[in-house]
Amino acid sequence: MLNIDSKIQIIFNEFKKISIHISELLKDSSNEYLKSSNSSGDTQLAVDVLADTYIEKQLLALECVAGICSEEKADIISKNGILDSKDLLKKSPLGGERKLYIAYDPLDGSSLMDSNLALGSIFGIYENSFSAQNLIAASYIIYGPRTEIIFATQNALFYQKQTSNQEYISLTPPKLGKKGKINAPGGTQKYWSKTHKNFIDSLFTDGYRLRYSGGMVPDLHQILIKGGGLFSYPATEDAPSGKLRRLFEVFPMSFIYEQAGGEAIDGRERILNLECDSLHQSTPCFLGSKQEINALKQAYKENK
Ligand code: AFP
Repeated sequence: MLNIDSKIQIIFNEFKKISIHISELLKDSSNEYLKSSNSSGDTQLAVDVLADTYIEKQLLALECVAGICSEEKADIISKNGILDSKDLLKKSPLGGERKLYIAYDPLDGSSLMDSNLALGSIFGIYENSFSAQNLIAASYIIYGPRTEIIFATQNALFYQKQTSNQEYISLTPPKLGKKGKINAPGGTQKYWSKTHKNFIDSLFTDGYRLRYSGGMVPDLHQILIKGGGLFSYPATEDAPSGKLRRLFEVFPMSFIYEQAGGEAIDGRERILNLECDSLHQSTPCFLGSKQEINALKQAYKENK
């Protein structure tokens, strides 16, 4: 019987195989939109569905994976069919059977395909349930000039890049400084609250540089690699619960940011203390260096 670390290593190795296939898929894919939309109502590109179908097949073929759920699909799927999400969203004690479930966004930022900007895949590995407290590992793949992967467990962060012969070599894992200089403000500015607008403007007054592509993975990866700053996707008039999805995007990226020495909140609460009432629930999110997160907490508290 494999121990949990060996199972996580098997899944990590599968993510690297997946990255090789998807980076090739992106080279040959069109920017064609389908008539369908996903469970969050986002219109789908053909490549979204191709990536999702491939990842589902690869992950469900792993003996150690009990079930998966995708940003592109409505339900939790196991090798034997659909699982009941009501039970699987509840917090559940770690240990015992130690069943592993994976929530993933197969191709995050796919609307950037036509402008040939970097995209990503995001994965969260959950033990026994899809609650944030049951998140035990997280990973993202960034498809840029190079394909690279970040993988976080509860006590380590790994950073690897794909070489020209499709091997992976390890790089020094990135670390978030206490304070950075990058400001990545998401959401439609005309729908920001006054508090949020004043806070974002204060960072620019302090000399922060605007770096925002509209791709969560490259935007967060840039802050991580350049040592710090703030990524924000707040509650807005047009998206009062924020846009980014808890299970597939925000929980895994928050797990990685905490492992890299940063913090992630929803404006007040630590992201990884949040619960999920439904699979595709979103949340406002702020991920970054400790100083920026504390300053944001203060600004939001003063103007509650
Ligand atoms: P797409 O997957 O539709 O391109 O959306 C990307 C995304 O979910 C996330 O990657 C970005 O951080 C966020 O949306 C950007 O949203 P805005 O375009 O509203 O800033």
